[in-house]
Amino acid sequence: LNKQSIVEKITGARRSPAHEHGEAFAPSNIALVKYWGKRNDELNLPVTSSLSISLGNLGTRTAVELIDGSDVILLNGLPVPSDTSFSKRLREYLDLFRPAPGTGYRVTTHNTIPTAAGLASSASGFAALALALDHLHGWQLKPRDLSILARLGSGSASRSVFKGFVEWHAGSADDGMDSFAEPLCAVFPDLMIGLIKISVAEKPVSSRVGMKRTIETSTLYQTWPAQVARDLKSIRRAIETSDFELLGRTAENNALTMHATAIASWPPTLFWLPESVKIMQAIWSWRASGMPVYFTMDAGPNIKLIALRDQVAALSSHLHSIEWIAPFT
Ligand code: 2P0
Repeated sequence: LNKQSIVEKITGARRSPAHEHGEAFAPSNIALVKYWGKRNDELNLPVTSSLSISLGNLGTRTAVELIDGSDVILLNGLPVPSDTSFSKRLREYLDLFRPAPGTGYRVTTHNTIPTAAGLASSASGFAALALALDHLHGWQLKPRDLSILARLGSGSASRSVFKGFVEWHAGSADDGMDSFAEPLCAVFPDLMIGLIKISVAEKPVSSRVGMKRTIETSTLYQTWPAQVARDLKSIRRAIETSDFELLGRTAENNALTMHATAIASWPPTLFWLPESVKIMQAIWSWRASGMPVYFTMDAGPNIKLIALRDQVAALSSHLHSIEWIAPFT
């Protein structure tokens, strides 16, 4: 089983472009219960399910068209040199879909994520590309198949196909046809996400490498699947009952546990910087003084606040340069 066989299973023989141009937008997402560890590296099949919130109109808009010759990739208006790892990863993904050898794609992609907000763009990037390819080729795929195609580019992209709260079901099939994301039909209108940028330098260890190292060497990883199962139940209940405290503390503890498994790997994998710890401690002291605010962190040093709308002004007065996102408005 490889990516190509899954793409063929999903798109069948429908390979001629139905339109001259395909275009789509996909939001970034932040996991409240994290994806950390794969059971299949080739197909990006996760060990556990995960649950995220999509970030409204922050994400990636991508247009694709077919051209003769090799691919042309434009990112935020600038051509991406073909020897970069970004370009290589994109071209390998496009190889899965080419109608004929020698056919290239022109991919024009814009991130609406504030540049350098410290948000990964592979999730929204591959989701927008999968949606745009569906449009170009006229496949008219079901949402779950679009989620699977996005997953083949990057695991977290499976969730960026949808808005609002999204759960990615781990699935158990070898071919991953039951590993797709679905939106939860629930809203949390006052929920706010605050991005605190600590560093936008390229990470010394990617998520991909970090999770592999954790699975292979961290004894703490053994308890991770059980923690995720408990946290998923808690987050689902928190969403259903609009219980902000339960949502916040479950998400924060899940993120810290994910980081603990990585710290316990070898070589050690610590994504934090001194400034990250300073802000965590500030958040804990704000909470101790009665302010309902929590945080989550991904495979990097930046912090994402989880807060309520009526606390935004107070939080911004404590800490300048928080970039606020209202996922439900
Ligand atoms: C998440 N992360 O659930 C977790 C939490 C980072 C920490 O999904 O190898 O870029 O492309 O499947 O999706 C980042 O991992 O990894 C990620 P690949 P991806 O958001």
